[in-house]
Amino acid sequence: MLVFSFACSQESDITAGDTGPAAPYEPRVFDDVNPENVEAVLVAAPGLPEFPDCTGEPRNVLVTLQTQEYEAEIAPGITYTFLSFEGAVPGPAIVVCLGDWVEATLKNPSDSLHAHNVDFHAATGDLGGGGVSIVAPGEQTTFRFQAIKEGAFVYHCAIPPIPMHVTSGMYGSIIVLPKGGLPDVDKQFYLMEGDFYTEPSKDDPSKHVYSPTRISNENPSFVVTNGKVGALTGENPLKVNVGDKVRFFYGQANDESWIHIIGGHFDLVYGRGSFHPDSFREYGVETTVVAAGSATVAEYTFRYPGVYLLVNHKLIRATEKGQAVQIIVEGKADPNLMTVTAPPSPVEGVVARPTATPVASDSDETTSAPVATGDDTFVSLQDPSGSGEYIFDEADLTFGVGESVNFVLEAEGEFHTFTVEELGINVAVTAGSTQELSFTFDTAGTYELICVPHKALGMVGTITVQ
Ligand SMILES: [Cu+2]
Repeated sequence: MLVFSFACSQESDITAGDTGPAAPYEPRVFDDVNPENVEAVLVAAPGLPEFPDCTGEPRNVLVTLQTQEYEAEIAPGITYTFLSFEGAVPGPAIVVCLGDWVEATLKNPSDSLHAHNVDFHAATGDLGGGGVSIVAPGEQTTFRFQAIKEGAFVYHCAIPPIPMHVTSGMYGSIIVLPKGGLPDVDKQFYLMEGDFYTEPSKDDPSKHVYSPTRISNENPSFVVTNGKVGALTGENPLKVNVGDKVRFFYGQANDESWIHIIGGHFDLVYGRGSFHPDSFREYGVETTVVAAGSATVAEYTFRYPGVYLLVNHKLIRATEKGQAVQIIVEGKADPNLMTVTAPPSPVEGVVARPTATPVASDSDETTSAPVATGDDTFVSLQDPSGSGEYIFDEADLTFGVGESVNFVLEAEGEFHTFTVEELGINVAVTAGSTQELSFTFDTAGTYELICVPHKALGMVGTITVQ
């Protein structure tokens, strides 16, 4: 039997001549190399330090990471107590060369409530450093590892309960460049998506705290890129020019992400963020996956101006939970790539649907449904293809109790909604069209106005009835 199976395995050896992938980097001996000490340059996301050329002998890169627990805004009007490296989410990107040693010092200030450590996915052994870097409040420790795999990696805290530390912000990326570095690009950005599991605290609903219930239900309250809702939208978009070749480093410490540029494609993706010469590459893909606990590296040359969105195409996370990233691209439009050949106009030969019917003001049977008698109230539903930001104009409306209002709702270049859930108002307005709605306000109060697809991008307002 043994002889037979041996014969079979020889016959099935059809890969003869395939030498397999290039050999992995062989670790060097620290004392033989006697590497030069180099301080890592740490830059706040979405920035990255200047990349080394990685042509010389391996170096010993000194990195100090201080843990910090701090309260900050996670969404407009809501704060959360983040756990972090270096007081930022994500922690700074650490950029080294294949073969470099990384000598990491982890400091945990005495005012911390928790012990912390760091697990570098670029490291080999001892839980990526997690086993040798546990520091109680008031302690620090230093360890050294050799970076023997090239690619973009995640680092994170791994102190139980690990999901609490990771999903509260204790993550960052370590980028191990290949020998000779990466080809030049015009701009590079460092992004990390994070899912946050929070609930309002008992004393103050604007202060959110960690929610074990949401964790066990895997139901994040926020999914954001670079630490908070709106970190990279509105006032803070990424900015590039037409013709720029842009490289994105996109990490995810806890969950998967399926990233997509609305209006573009990735020209090149280093599969799973690996720079190994025999790792797979993707070319011209619409969406690529960032596996949970990994970083990916994707490049795109922007060819047409306008506002782009880099989204997790599990779109609820982008539009409802805060993840979307805006990219403003400036430059000249090429009509060969995109042009309007017939702007929106009424559909020919089709009778328009009636506008929304008035809603009864109360249960008084003797009163017929009220008819709008007040003036028209115009609300413009604006978007990037028009004004550059997602807004209601006006966003804050005030009416009197009993007032009947005829809303004239006009959407710019995209589909929007005029939604007031508490009042049962939900009017869809397609791009470039106008809808009318008559409504009588009969109960005093302040009601939230939202555009359902663009709420997370700040398209919100209020209707006050007094
Ligand atoms: Cu921690």
